[in-house]
Amino acid sequence: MNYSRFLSVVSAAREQNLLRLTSSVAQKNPSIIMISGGLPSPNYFPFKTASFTIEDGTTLEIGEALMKRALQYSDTQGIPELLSWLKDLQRTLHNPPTAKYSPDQGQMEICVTIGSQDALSKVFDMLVNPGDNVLSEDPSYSGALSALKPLGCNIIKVPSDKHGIIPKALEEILSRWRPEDAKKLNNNLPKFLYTIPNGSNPAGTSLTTERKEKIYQLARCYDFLIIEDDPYYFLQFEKTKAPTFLSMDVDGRVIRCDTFSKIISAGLRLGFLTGPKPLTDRIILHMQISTMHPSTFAQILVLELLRKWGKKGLLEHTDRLAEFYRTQRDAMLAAADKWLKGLADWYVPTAGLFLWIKIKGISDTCQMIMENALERGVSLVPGRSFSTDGSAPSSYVRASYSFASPDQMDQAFQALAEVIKEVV
Ligand code: 09M
Repeated sequence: MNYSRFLSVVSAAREQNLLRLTSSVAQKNPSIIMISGGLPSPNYFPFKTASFTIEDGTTLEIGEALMKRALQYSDTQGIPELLSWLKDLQRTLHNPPTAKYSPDQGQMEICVTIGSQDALSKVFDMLVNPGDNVLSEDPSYSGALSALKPLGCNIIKVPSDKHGIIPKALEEILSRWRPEDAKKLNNNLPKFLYTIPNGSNPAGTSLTTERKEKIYQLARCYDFLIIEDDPYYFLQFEKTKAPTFLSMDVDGRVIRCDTFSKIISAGLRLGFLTGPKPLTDRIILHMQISTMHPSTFAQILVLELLRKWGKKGLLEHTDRLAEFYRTQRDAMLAAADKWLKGLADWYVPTAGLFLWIKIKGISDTCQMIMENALERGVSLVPGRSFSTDGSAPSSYVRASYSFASPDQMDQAFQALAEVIKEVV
Protein backbone atom coordinates (compact mmCIF):
# COMPACT_ATOMS: atom_id res chain seq x y z
CA MET A 1 0.00 0.00 0.00
CA ASN A 2 1.09 3.53 -0.67
CA TYR A 3 0.64 4.94 2.83
CA SER A 4 2.05 8.37 2.05
CA ARG A 5 -1.03 9.21 -0.01
CA PHE A 6 -3.14 8.99 3.15
CA LEU A 7 -1.08 11.32 5.33
CA SER A 8 -2.21 14.84 6.16
CA VAL A 9 0.21 17.70 5.55
CA VAL A 10 0.64 18.08 9.32
CA SER A 11 1.43 14.41 9.87
CA ALA A 12 3.82 14.20 6.91
CA ALA A 13 5.78 17.09 8.43
CA ARG A 14 6.31 15.40 11.81
CA GLU A 15 9.88 14.42 12.59
CA GLN A 16 11.57 12.15 15.09
CA ASN A 17 12.20 13.96 18.40
CA LEU A 18 15.86 13.36 19.23
CA LEU A 19 15.40 14.16 22.91
CA ARG A 20 12.88 11.36 23.35
CA LEU A 21 14.96 8.98 21.27
CA THR A 22 18.25 9.45 23.18
CA SER A 23 16.55 9.09 26.58
CA SER A 24 14.72 5.98 25.46
CA VAL A 25 17.90 4.28 24.20
CA ALA A 26 19.80 5.14 27.39
CA GLN A 27 16.94 4.06 29.70
CA LYS A 28 16.97 0.59 28.14
CA ASN A 29 20.67 0.02 28.77
CA PRO A 30 21.74 0.39 32.41
CA SER A 31 25.46 0.29 31.48
CA ILE A 32 25.12 3.64 29.71
CA ILE A 33 25.85 6.71 31.82
CA MET A 34 22.83 8.82 31.13
CA ILE A 35 23.45 12.52 31.16
CA SER A 36 21.23 13.01 28.14
CA GLY A 37 17.66 12.89 29.45
CA GLY A 38 15.95 15.39 31.73
CA LEU A 39 14.62 12.54 33.84
CA PRO A 40 13.82 13.55 37.43
CA SER A 41 15.55 11.59 40.20
CA PRO A 42 13.11 8.82 41.23
CA ASN A 43 14.69 8.68 44.71
CA TYR A 44 12.75 11.80 45.60
CA PHE A 45 9.34 10.73 44.34
CA PRO A 46 7.22 10.61 47.52
CA PHE A 47 5.30 7.38 46.71
CA LYS A 48 7.37 4.34 47.70
CA THR A 49 5.23 1.20 47.44
CA ALA A 50 1.61 0.25 46.77
CA SER A 51 -0.68 -2.69 47.27
CA PHE A 52 -3.87 -3.16 45.23
CA THR A 53 -6.64 -5.52 46.29
CA ILE A 54 -8.34 -7.09 43.28
CA GLU A 55 -11.81 -8.59 43.01
CA ASP A 56 -10.85 -12.13 44.06
CA GLY A 57 -9.37 -10.72 47.29
CA THR A 58 -5.73 -11.25 46.29
CA THR A 59 -3.29 -8.36 46.04
CA LEU A 60 -0.95 -6.85 43.47
CA GLU A 61 2.16 -5.51 45.13
CA ILE A 62 4.24 -2.73 43.66
CA GLY A 63 7.62 -2.74 45.39
CA GLU A 64 10.13 0.12 45.56
CA ALA A 65 12.01 -0.63 42.35
CA LEU A 66 8.86 -1.08 40.27
CA MET A 67 7.35 2.01 41.85
CA LYS A 68 10.36 4.10 40.79
CA ARG A 69 9.84 2.89 37.24
CA ALA A 70 6.09 3.44 37.40
CA LEU A 71 6.59 7.08 38.39
CA GLN A 72 9.22 7.80 35.72
CA TYR A 73 8.96 8.87 32.09
CA SER A 74 8.80 5.89 29.71
CA ASP A 75 8.77 5.00 26.00
CA THR A 76 6.29 6.88 23.84
CA GLN A 77 4.91 3.73 22.24
CA GLY A 78 4.19 2.10 25.60
CA ILE A 79 6.23 0.05 28.07
CA PRO A 80 7.79 -2.91 26.19
CA GLU A 81 6.33 -5.68 28.37
CA LEU A 82 2.80 -4.34 27.95
CA LEU A 83 3.33 -3.94 24.22
CA SER A 84 4.45 -7.54 23.80
CA TRP A 85 1.54 -8.76 25.98
CA LEU A 86 -0.88 -6.85 23.78
CA LYS A 87 0.73 -8.04 20.54
CA ASP A 88 0.30 -11.58 21.71
CA LEU A 89 -3.32 -10.87 22.65
CA GLN A 90 -4.09 -9.40 19.22
CA ARG A 91 -2.48 -12.38 17.49
CA THR A 92 -4.57 -14.77 19.57
CA LEU A 93 -7.85 -12.91 19.19
CA HIS A 94 -7.60 -11.69 15.60
CA ASN A 95 -4.75 -13.57 13.94
CA PRO A 96 -4.08 -10.55 11.66
CA PRO A 97 -2.47 -11.46 8.33
CA THR A 98 -0.25 -8.38 8.77
CA ALA A 99 1.47 -9.93 11.81
CA LYS A 100 3.73 -11.75 9.35
CA TYR A 101 4.39 -8.85 6.97
CA SER A 102 7.56 -6.80 6.64
CA PRO A 103 7.43 -3.27 8.17
CA ASP A 104 7.04 -1.55 4.77
CA GLN A 105 4.33 -3.97 3.71
CA GLY A 106 2.21 -2.78 6.63
CA GLN A 107 3.34 -5.07 9.45
CA MET A 108 1.02 -5.10 12.46
CA GLU A 109 2.30 -2.64 15.06
CA ILE A 110 0.82 -1.55 18.37
CA CYS A 111 1.02 1.55 20.50
CA VAL A 112 -0.53 2.17 23.87
CA THR A 113 -2.88 5.16 23.85
CA ILE A 114 -4.66 7.31 26.41
CA GLY A 115 -7.93 5.51 25.70
CA SER A 116 -9.56 5.29 22.29
CA GLN A 117 -10.50 8.96 22.27
CA ASP A 118 -6.81 9.90 22.17
CA ALA A 119 -6.20 7.28 19.49
CA LEU A 120 -9.05 8.52 17.31
CA SER A 121 -8.11 12.16 17.54
CA LYS A 122 -4.51 11.31 16.57
CA VAL A 123 -5.61 9.03 13.73
CA PHE A 124 -7.82 11.80 12.32
CA ASP A 125 -5.00 14.33 12.67
CA MET A 126 -2.73 11.92 10.78
CA LEU A 127 -5.14 11.44 7.89
CA VAL A 128 -7.27 14.50 7.36
CA ASN A 129 -6.51 17.59 5.29
CA PRO A 130 -9.20 20.27 4.93
CA GLY A 131 -11.47 19.32 2.04
CA ASP A 132 -10.79 15.57 2.23
CA ASN A 133 -13.67 13.16 1.85
CA VAL A 134 -14.15 10.66 4.67
CA LEU A 135 -16.88 8.10 5.37
CA SER A 136 -18.63 7.53 8.67
CA GLU A 137 -21.48 5.27 9.59
CA ASP A 138 -24.54 7.24 10.58
CA PRO A 139 -25.43 7.71 13.40
CA SER A 140 -22.03 7.64 15.06
CA TYR A 141 -20.09 8.36 18.26
CA SER A 142 -20.24 12.07 18.99
CA GLY A 143 -16.69 12.08 20.44
CA ALA A 144 -15.31 10.91 17.09
CA LEU A 145 -17.45 13.29 15.07
CA SER A 146 -16.41 16.22 17.28
CA ALA A 147 -12.76 15.34 16.67
CA LEU A 148 -13.33 15.09 12.90
CA LYS A 149 -15.52 18.11 12.20
CA PRO A 150 -13.04 20.88 13.03
CA LEU A 151 -10.47 19.34 10.66
CA GLY A 152 -12.58 20.65 7.79
CA CYS A 153 -13.24 17.36 6.02
CA ASN A 154 -16.37 16.40 4.19
CA ILE A 155 -17.95 13.66 6.30
CA ILE A 156 -20.08 11.45 4.07
CA LYS A 157 -22.76 9.62 6.06
CA VAL A 158 -23.18 5.93 5.35
CA PRO A 159 -26.68 4.73 6.25
CA SER A 160 -27.07 1.83 8.67
CA ASP A 161 -29.85 -0.46 9.83
CA LYS A 162 -30.19 -3.05 12.59
CA HIS A 163 -27.04 -4.83 11.35
CA GLY A 164 -24.92 -1.65 11.09
CA ILE A 165 -23.60 -0.13 7.87
CA ILE A 166 -25.54 -1.18 4.76
CA PRO A 167 -22.92 -2.33 2.21
CA LYS A 168 -25.26 -1.60 -0.72
CA ALA A 169 -25.61 1.99 0.46
CA LEU A 170 -21.84 2.29 0.82
CA GLU A 171 -21.38 0.91 -2.68
CA GLU A 172 -23.89 3.42 -4.01
CA ILE A 173 -22.01 6.29 -2.36
CA LEU A 174 -18.68 5.06 -3.71
CA SER A 175 -20.03 4.81 -7.25
CA ARG A 176 -19.51 8.61 -7.46
CA TRP A 177 -15.83 7.73 -7.96
CA ARG A 178 -14.04 5.33 -10.29
CA PRO A 179 -12.01 2.50 -8.72
CA GLU A 180 -9.21 3.04 -11.26
CA ASP A 181 -8.75 6.62 -9.91
CA ALA A 182 -7.57 5.10 -6.63
CA LYS A 183 -4.12 4.82 -8.19
CA LYS A 184 -3.93 8.53 -9.08
CA LEU A 185 -2.50 11.11 -6.69
CA ASN A 186 -4.95 13.73 -5.32
CA ASN A 187 -7.87 11.56 -6.39
CA ASN A 188 -10.27 12.89 -3.72
CA LEU A 189 -11.60 9.40 -3.04
CA PRO A 190 -12.67 8.97 0.58
CA LYS A 191 -9.56 8.32 2.69
CA PHE A 192 -11.20 6.15 5.30
CA LEU A 193 -14.34 4.69 6.74
CA TYR A 194 -14.90 5.22 10.46
CA THR A 195 -16.99 2.45 12.04
CA ILE A 196 -17.94 1.02 15.43
CA PRO A 197 -18.51 -2.61 14.42
CA ASN A 198 -19.85 -4.01 17.70
CA GLY A 199 -22.55 -2.48 19.90
CA SER A 200 -22.32 0.76 18.00
CA ASN A 201 -22.49 3.99 19.96
CA PRO A 202 -25.31 5.11 19.82
CA ALA A 203 -27.31 2.53 17.80
CA GLY A 204 -26.34 -0.65 19.70
CA THR A 205 -26.04 -2.55 16.40
CA SER A 206 -23.25 -4.91 15.26
CA LEU A 207 -22.00 -5.58 11.75
CA THR A 208 -22.46 -9.14 10.54
CA THR A 209 -19.41 -11.03 9.24
CA GLU A 210 -20.87 -11.00 5.75
CA ARG A 211 -21.25 -7.22 5.82
CA LYS A 212 -17.71 -6.79 7.11
CA GLU A 213 -16.40 -8.91 4.25
CA LYS A 214 -18.33 -6.83 1.69
CA ILE A 215 -17.12 -3.58 3.24
CA TYR A 216 -13.52 -4.81 3.24
CA GLN A 217 -13.84 -5.69 -0.46
CA LEU A 218 -15.14 -2.17 -1.17
CA ALA A 219 -12.18 -0.76 0.78
CA ARG A 220 -9.82 -2.73 -1.45
CA CYS A 221 -11.60 -1.64 -4.61
CA TYR A 222 -11.70 2.09 -3.73
CA ASP A 223 -8.51 2.01 -1.66
CA PHE A 224 -9.69 3.48 1.62
CA LEU A 225 -8.58 2.71 5.16
CA ILE A 226 -10.92 1.26 7.77
CA ILE A 227 -10.86 2.75 11.26
CA GLU A 228 -12.27 0.01 13.45
CA ASP A 229 -13.23 1.65 16.74
CA ASP A 230 -14.20 -1.35 18.84
CA PRO A 231 -14.54 -0.50 22.55
CA TYR A 232 -17.44 -2.95 22.89
CA TYR A 233 -15.69 -5.94 21.30
CA PHE A 234 -15.56 -7.78 24.64
CA LEU A 235 -19.14 -6.81 25.44
CA GLN A 236 -20.78 -8.93 22.72
CA PHE A 237 -23.79 -10.84 23.99
CA GLU A 238 -23.40 -13.80 21.64
CA LYS A 239 -20.99 -16.44 22.96
CA THR A 240 -18.81 -16.45 19.83
CA LYS A 241 -17.27 -13.14 18.87
CA ALA A 242 -17.61 -11.93 15.28
CA PRO A 243 -14.38 -11.81 13.21
CA THR A 244 -12.94 -8.29 13.18
CA PHE A 245 -11.80 -6.15 10.26
CA LEU A 246 -8.27 -6.59 11.64
CA SER A 247 -8.59 -10.35 11.18
CA MET A 248 -9.45 -9.82 7.48
CA ASP A 249 -6.76 -7.26 6.81
CA VAL A 250 -4.68 -8.78 4.03
CA ASP A 251 -3.65 -5.32 2.73
CA GLY A 252 -2.68 -3.51 5.95
CA ARG A 253 -5.51 -0.98 5.66
CA VAL A 254 -7.16 -1.39 9.07
CA ILE A 255 -6.45 0.79 12.07
CA ARG A 256 -8.04 -0.81 15.10
CA CYS A 257 -8.71 1.04 18.37
CA ASP A 258 -9.10 -1.02 21.54
CA THR A 259 -9.57 0.35 25.02
CA PHE A 260 -9.38 -0.81 28.62
CA SER A 261 -12.04 1.77 29.53
CA LYS A 262 -15.02 -0.54 29.42
CA ILE A 263 -13.32 -3.67 30.73
CA ILE A 264 -10.73 -2.63 33.33
CA SER A 265 -10.97 1.06 34.12
CA ALA A 266 -12.08 4.20 32.32
CA GLY A 267 -10.20 6.49 34.70
CA LEU A 268 -6.78 4.92 34.18
CA ARG A 269 -7.10 6.19 30.59
CA LEU A 270 -5.46 3.35 28.68
CA GLY A 271 -6.17 1.85 25.29
CA PHE A 272 -4.16 0.46 22.41
CA LEU A 273 -4.04 1.03 18.71
CA THR A 274 -3.20 -1.73 16.23
CA GLY A 275 -2.36 -0.84 12.66
CA PRO A 276 0.18 -1.02 9.84
CA LYS A 277 3.61 0.08 11.06
CA PRO A 278 4.05 3.00 8.61
CA LEU A 279 0.88 4.59 10.03
CA THR A 280 1.36 3.60 13.68
CA ASP A 281 4.80 5.22 13.51
CA ARG A 282 3.20 8.55 12.53
CA ILE A 283 0.90 8.34 15.55
CA ILE A 284 3.90 7.71 17.79
CA LEU A 285 5.61 10.82 16.37
CA HIS A 286 2.52 12.81 17.32
CA MET A 287 2.52 11.36 20.83
CA GLN A 288 6.20 12.25 21.25
CA ILE A 289 5.34 15.94 21.17
CA SER A 290 1.84 15.91 22.71
CA THR A 291 1.26 13.48 25.56
CA MET A 292 4.83 11.98 25.45
CA HIS A 293 3.43 8.66 26.61
CA PRO A 294 0.42 7.25 28.46
CA SER A 295 0.87 7.19 32.26
CA THR A 296 3.66 4.74 33.14
CA PHE A 297 1.92 4.08 36.44
CA ALA A 298 -1.34 3.11 34.75
CA GLN A 299 0.54 0.85 32.32
CA ILE A 300 2.43 -0.91 35.12
CA LEU A 301 -0.76 -1.44 37.07
CA VAL A 302 -2.61 -2.91 34.10
CA LEU A 303 0.40 -5.01 33.09
CA GLU A 304 0.64 -6.53 36.58
CA LEU A 305 -3.06 -7.38 36.46
CA LEU A 306 -2.82 -8.91 32.97
CA ARG A 307 0.19 -10.96 33.99
CA LYS A 308 -1.67 -12.25 37.02
CA TRP A 309 -4.78 -13.07 34.98
CA GLY A 310 -3.13 -14.33 31.82
CA LYS A 311 -5.18 -14.26 28.62
CA LYS A 312 -7.54 -16.87 30.04
CA GLY A 313 -8.23 -14.77 33.14
CA LEU A 314 -8.82 -11.66 31.05
CA LEU A 315 -11.35 -13.49 28.88
CA GLU A 316 -13.10 -14.97 31.93
CA HIS A 317 -13.37 -11.46 33.33
CA THR A 318 -14.74 -9.99 30.08
CA ASP A 319 -17.20 -12.88 29.71
CA ARG A 320 -18.55 -12.13 33.19
CA LEU A 321 -18.84 -8.47 32.22
CA ALA A 322 -20.66 -9.25 28.98
CA GLU A 323 -23.06 -11.39 30.98
CA PHE A 324 -23.68 -8.50 33.42
CA TYR A 325 -24.36 -6.03 30.61
CA ARG A 326 -26.63 -8.55 28.87
CA THR A 327 -28.72 -8.71 32.05
CA GLN A 328 -28.74 -4.92 32.23
CA ARG A 329 -29.83 -4.75 28.58
CA ASP A 330 -32.67 -7.16 29.30
CA ALA A 331 -33.76 -5.04 32.26
CA MET A 332 -33.82 -1.94 30.07
CA LEU A 333 -35.72 -3.77 27.33
CA ALA A 334 -38.28 -4.90 29.92
CA ALA A 335 -38.71 -1.30 31.10
CA ALA A 336 -39.00 -0.09 27.49
CA ASP A 337 -41.64 -2.75 26.75
CA LYS A 338 -43.56 -1.73 29.85
CA TRP A 339 -43.58 2.06 29.33
CA LEU A 340 -42.61 2.96 25.78
CA LYS A 341 -44.62 0.52 23.63
CA GLY A 342 -46.62 2.50 21.09
CA LEU A 343 -44.66 5.66 21.87
CA ALA A 344 -41.28 4.60 20.51
CA ASP A 345 -39.37 1.96 18.53
CA TRP A 346 -35.99 0.37 19.16
CA TYR A 347 -33.73 -2.49 18.04
CA VAL A 348 -32.46 -5.07 20.51
CA PRO A 349 -28.74 -4.23 21.09
CA THR A 350 -26.43 -7.17 20.42
CA ALA A 351 -23.40 -5.72 22.22
CA GLY A 352 -22.26 -2.67 24.14
CA LEU A 353 -24.09 -0.34 26.46
CA PHE A 354 -26.72 1.55 24.48
CA LEU A 355 -30.38 1.45 23.53
CA TRP A 356 -31.22 3.75 20.60
CA ILE A 357 -34.84 4.80 20.84
CA LYS A 358 -36.87 6.42 18.07
CA ILE A 359 -39.67 8.49 19.53
CA LYS A 360 -42.82 8.47 17.44
CA GLY A 361 -44.35 11.77 16.32
CA ILE A 362 -41.41 13.95 17.36
CA SER A 363 -39.11 15.43 14.74
CA ASP A 364 -36.45 16.53 17.22
CA THR A 365 -35.92 15.28 20.76
CA CYS A 366 -33.42 17.92 21.86
CA GLN A 367 -35.69 20.27 23.78
CA MET A 368 -37.73 17.42 25.23
CA ILE A 369 -34.57 15.73 26.57
CA MET A 370 -32.62 18.80 27.68
CA GLU A 371 -35.60 20.47 29.38
CA ASN A 372 -38.67 18.33 30.07
CA ALA A 373 -36.90 15.03 30.86
CA LEU A 374 -34.21 16.71 32.97
CA GLU A 375 -36.92 18.53 34.96
CA ARG A 376 -38.31 15.10 35.81
CA GLY A 377 -34.88 13.99 36.92
CA VAL A 378 -33.97 11.81 33.92
CA SER A 379 -30.89 12.34 31.80
CA LEU A 380 -30.64 10.89 28.26
CA VAL A 381 -28.73 12.03 25.18
CA PRO A 382 -30.64 13.66 22.30
CA GLY A 383 -30.14 11.91 18.96
CA ARG A 384 -28.76 14.97 17.19
CA SER A 385 -25.48 14.59 19.17
CA PHE A 386 -24.70 11.55 17.01
CA SER A 387 -25.24 13.13 13.62
CA THR A 388 -22.42 14.46 11.46
CA ASP A 389 -24.46 17.63 11.33
CA GLY A 390 -25.06 18.35 15.03
CA SER A 391 -27.82 20.82 14.25
CA ALA A 392 -29.90 18.39 12.20
CA PRO A 393 -33.14 17.42 13.97
CA SER A 394 -33.34 13.83 15.23
CA SER A 395 -36.27 11.89 16.60
CA TYR A 396 -33.94 9.55 18.53
CA VAL A 397 -32.59 9.46 22.09
CA ARG A 398 -29.75 7.34 23.45
CA ALA A 399 -30.21 5.51 26.75
CA SER A 400 -27.40 3.65 28.47
CA TYR A 401 -28.01 0.50 30.54
CA SER A 402 -24.48 0.41 31.91
CA PHE A 403 -24.92 2.30 35.13
CA ALA A 404 -28.52 2.42 36.35
CA SER A 405 -30.24 -0.29 38.38
CA PRO A 406 -33.29 -2.08 36.86
CA ASP A 407 -35.51 -0.06 39.24
CA GLN A 408 -34.00 3.20 38.07
CA MET A 409 -34.43 2.16 34.43
CA ASP A 410 -38.09 1.47 35.14
CA GLN A 411 -38.57 4.89 36.79
CA ALA A 412 -36.64 6.63 34.01
CA PHE A 413 -38.77 5.15 31.23
CA GLN A 414 -41.97 5.84 33.15
CA ALA A 415 -40.89 9.50 33.31
CA LEU A 416 -39.84 9.49 29.64
CA ALA A 417 -43.24 8.09 28.64
CA GLU A 418 -44.96 10.91 30.54
CA VAL A 419 -42.72 13.50 28.90
CA ILE A 420 -43.44 12.07 25.41
CA LYS A 421 -47.20 12.16 26.05
CA GLU A 422 -46.91 15.79 27.20
CA VAL A 423 -44.96 16.88 24.12
CA VAL A 424 -46.60 14.93 21.29
N1 09M B 1 -20.11 8.72 26.75
C1 09M B 1 -16.02 5.81 23.39
N2 09M B 1 -17.83 6.64 24.84
C2 09M B 1 -19.63 7.86 25.81
C3 09M B 1 -18.24 7.52 25.81
C4 09M B 1 -17.90 8.95 27.72
C5 09M B 1 -17.57 10.37 29.64
C6 09M B 1 -17.39 8.05 26.75
C7 09M B 1 -16.46 4.91 21.19
O1 09M B 1 -12.44 5.93 27.20
P1 09M B 1 -12.03 5.86 25.78
O2 09M B 1 -11.25 7.06 25.36
O3 09M B 1 -11.33 4.60 25.42
O4 09M B 1 -13.41 5.86 24.94
C8 09M B 1 -13.69 6.67 23.89
C9 09M B 1 -14.71 6.07 22.97
C10 09M B 1 -14.33 5.75 21.68
N3 09M B 1 -15.20 5.19 20.82
C11 09M B 1 -17.37 4.27 20.21
C12 09M B 1 -16.90 5.20 22.49
O5 09M B 1 -18.15 4.88 22.82
C13 09M B 1 -16.49 6.18 24.75
C14 09M B 1 -17.06 9.49 28.67
C15 09M B 1 -18.92 10.73 29.61
C16 09M B 1 -19.79 10.18 28.66
C17 09M B 1 -19.27 9.28 27.71
O6 09M B 1 -21.41 9.02 26.73
O7 09M B 1 -20.39 7.39 24.96
